[in-house]
Amino acid sequence: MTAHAPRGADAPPELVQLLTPEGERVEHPDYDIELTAEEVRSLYRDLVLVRRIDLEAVALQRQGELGLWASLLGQEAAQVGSGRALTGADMAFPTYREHGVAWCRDVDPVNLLALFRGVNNGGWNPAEHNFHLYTIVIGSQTLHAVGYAMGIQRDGGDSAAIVYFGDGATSQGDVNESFIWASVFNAPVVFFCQNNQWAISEPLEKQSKIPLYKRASGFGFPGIRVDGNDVFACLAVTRAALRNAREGQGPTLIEAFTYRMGAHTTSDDPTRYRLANELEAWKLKDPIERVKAYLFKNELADQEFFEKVDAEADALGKDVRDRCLALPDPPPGAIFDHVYAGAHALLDEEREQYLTYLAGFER
Ligand SMILES: Cc1ncc(C[n+]2csc(CCOP(=O)(O)OP(=O)(O)O)c2C)c(N)n1
Ligand SMILES: [Mg+2]
Repeated sequence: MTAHAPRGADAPPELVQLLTPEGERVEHPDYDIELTAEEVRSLYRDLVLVRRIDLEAVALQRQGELGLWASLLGQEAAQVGSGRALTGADMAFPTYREHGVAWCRDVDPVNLLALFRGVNNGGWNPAEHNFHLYTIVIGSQTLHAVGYAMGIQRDGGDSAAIVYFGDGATSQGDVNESFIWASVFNAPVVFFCQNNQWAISEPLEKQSKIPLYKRASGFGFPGIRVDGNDVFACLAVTRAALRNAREGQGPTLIEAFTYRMGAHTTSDDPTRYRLANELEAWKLKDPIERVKAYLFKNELADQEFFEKVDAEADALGKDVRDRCLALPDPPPGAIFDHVYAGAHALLDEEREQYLTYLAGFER
């Protein structure tokens, strides 16, 4: 047995699955879900469009148009499934990779590119989309989400918060602290961990000796592992966890078992630390192919439908590219805006100094 043996594609299938990699629908006693043909086609469309946005962003970075990009390749089902489980009133707290959730929250993808182009800090209004700004500091958004959920509780609201984080983040103090707070205050929050098997170059076995979802029991709330490449299962499990949270049953940890098919970010070269056969094994579990196979086999979509989605993806890709390239550079002083909600004397002074410094270069 190699050090990597229990991970990834060879890991025991101790998870909720409703759609096999071959596109076969399977029953589950606790998490079955009824989806109309229209709903399945709509999920398929989401998956394809989100993958296209990601592909364009990687290409734009390679062409020097973005400083960096964190690809979601392989994680589309986890993000679209959980994202589509949210109601408009629920609040989502992402990391830096949740482009698929952003899509489900109607955030313009060009805003995501703008952030990675360095021309704004995200640009969308979190309150308008119920989608918080991206958080790069690993795990800190779990505390924000629990605080938000406790606020919902104190306001007597009936929505829930969901927070996204990675397998590596589970080793952070913030995440463990947020588990404790959520548990003892019974906060209406869903912890959605995308276990994509890697934290940059650190494999999962460097984070945990037990499956991540089992961590929840030590904190006193339920944990469940779902096939993160199965959009049906991710939707069903997240829907149930959100419902439980809204009904006052407290938090749930969902471990979406998936795989980061690309590099950690465009600055990373995964061939330095992982073997090609691991990726090949996961390609067979592709989240999009299985929905396509299901639609085909059950005659829920015809060739025309697939061609239409592809054409829509082409048009979206072009639109995203064009609008990204047209993004204006911000005025240099804008970096001082929005640091605090109101004016701040020290920042005003620093802005002044910086603008004076820059003016010194003008003839
Ligand atoms: C507090 C903190 N420590 C370290 C980093 C550097 N860092 C950026 S991403 C990352 C790995 C995160 O892995 P994981 O939680 O599995 O998420 P993934 O990137 O796989 O989605 C690290 C260590 C950081 N951004 N914040
Ligand atoms: Mg990870």
